Amino acid sequence: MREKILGLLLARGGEFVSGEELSKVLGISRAGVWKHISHLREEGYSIASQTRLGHRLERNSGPLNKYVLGHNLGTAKMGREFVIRHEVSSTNEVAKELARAGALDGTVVLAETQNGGRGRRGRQWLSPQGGIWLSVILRPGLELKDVASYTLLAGVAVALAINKVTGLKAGIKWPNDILIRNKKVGGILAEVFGEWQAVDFLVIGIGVNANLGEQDLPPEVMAASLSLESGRPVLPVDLIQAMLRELERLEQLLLAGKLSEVLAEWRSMAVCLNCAVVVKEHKEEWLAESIDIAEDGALIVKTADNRLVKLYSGEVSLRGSRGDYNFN
Ligand code: BT5
Repeated sequence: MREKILGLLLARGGEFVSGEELSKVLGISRAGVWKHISHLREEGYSIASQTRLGHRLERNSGPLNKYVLGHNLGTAKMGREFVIRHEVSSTNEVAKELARAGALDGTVVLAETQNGGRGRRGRQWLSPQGGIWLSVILRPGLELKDVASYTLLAGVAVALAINKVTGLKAGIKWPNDILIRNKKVGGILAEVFGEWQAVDFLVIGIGVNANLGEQDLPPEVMAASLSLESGRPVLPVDLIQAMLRELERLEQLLLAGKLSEVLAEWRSMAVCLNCAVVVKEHKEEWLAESIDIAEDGALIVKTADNRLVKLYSGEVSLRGSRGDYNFN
């Protein structure tokens, strides 16, 4: 019932809806409407009520809700189902289980916090309340060799969405770091399930430090948060919707055979191309120059003896003082 009320309030785009109308449509008494509205307020939704006018919802308030997220989303696939949890170990884990049980292409799993958030290669991803922690299930019907570009695609979607919603300039450091002013504000963990010839599904995990304060992450992580960078809170619904729209647009380009256009967007947001880097691979470190991104998602670097090498794994940091990242 409460979700229905949220849906009705949202459908009015921030206008007042009278208690009488709500009680008629929902088939409950006006006192019943009041009871649900006050419960919704207790859950954290900001609902203004005025005797003559009725009730009005502030759409970016309160816990995430599938009605709020689906309202005016405008995608055909991304977010056709939302699974929203308070706390999980990792949204990628939940997504994997749901996908195995048949969840639809485009299903999105969101959690307020993760107690076992994962980065790549078993690294930990800190996921306190206030961040956006989500995973998208995709079933593109491609072979393994054709899905490598999904990490790049997701990076572009996240960086663009941040730019659009906050006005902050986010950049991408290969393969999956989203940076603002040299600090990591988000990351992507793309996982593939299936066989060589037939990928069953992908789980694209996205973490963004949206509304985190100074104390929420330890200083040694060198992380940024969107709210600290912009000096105001980020509207989570707007950011999630923007990411899903960009993901859909970019995936459509990819599936239409226009990977080159996705790569062009990636290059335009890359933090470091044509710059000096330190490559860390298999416990070795060597100096190189980053040259370009390849269609298969590899970073092309030039070694000190002028050979072009494709990197598929490993870490790249910029050469310079303290190995800091720099924007081109
Ligand atoms: C990543 O790994 O950057 C991928 C992060 C993906 C997180 C999302 S959240 C939703 C979904 N569910 C999951 O369980 N994961 C995905 P990697 O490149 O390996 O970076 C990990 C490193 O980033 C850590 O070793 C820390 O140094 C640093 N780090 C950890 N938490 C961070 C945070 N919240 N913000 C910035 N840096 C962080």
